Amino acid sequence: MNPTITAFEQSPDGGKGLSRDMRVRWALEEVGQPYGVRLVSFAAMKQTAHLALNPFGQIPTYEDGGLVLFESGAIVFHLAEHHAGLLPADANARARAIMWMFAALSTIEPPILELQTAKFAEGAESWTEARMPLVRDRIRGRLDQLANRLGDAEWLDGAFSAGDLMMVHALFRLRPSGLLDEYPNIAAYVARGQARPAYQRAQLAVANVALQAV
Ligand code: GTB
Repeated sequence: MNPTITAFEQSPDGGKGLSRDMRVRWALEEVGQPYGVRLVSFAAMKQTAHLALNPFGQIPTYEDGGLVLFESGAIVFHLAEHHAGLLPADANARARAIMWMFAALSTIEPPILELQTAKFAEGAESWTEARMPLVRDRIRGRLDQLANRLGDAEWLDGAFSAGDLMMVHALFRLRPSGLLDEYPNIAAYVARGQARPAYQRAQLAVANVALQAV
């Protein structure tokens, strides 16, 4: 049996691949593991059957035999550990690739999520306009550091890894903000990730779900 993941029945982004099932799909495509997708509505995500898979009532989840996982980072890490292609064989290089996965999730992504919250959840508040420059500057602070480390390299540490996969997907959400354009090497890095055939296959699958939902 192939593993099954969950994804939005109707993604609010209309199939752009911004939701976190995209990371899992991309990882599955990178390692060549076929998978099934169960689409869930917002209502179903909060019901008992889905809460048994993810107590926080979110997608993505991952089921494979007796194993149930939630958290996109944990799922991608599991896939990377059990298939070749997303983590280097050398122990030190492997540890550094895992470090970059954590950096994507806990250092780079949080200020990006803050921007999403400021725009979409708090956009109507009287103080949003005054706060926005602070939120954007916090992202710039991290992008400055990331751009310095990345330099002209193709990937963060040698060959493409699960660390790049998580980083590219976290950064991708910044595109509409214009912030990526301020960092040509990061913008090129994100574009390189998105040009990978595995990313393209995952993106096509997400776009097809959106097409079927209309
Ligand atoms: N830390 C968890 C992980 O990495 O798996 C976070 C999972 C998560 O945030 N899931 C979101 C969810 O299920 C979907 S991805 N939300 C429903 C809920 O909480 O009730 C976040 C997301 C949603 C929509 C867009 N979009 O439309 O652009 C982008 C990202």
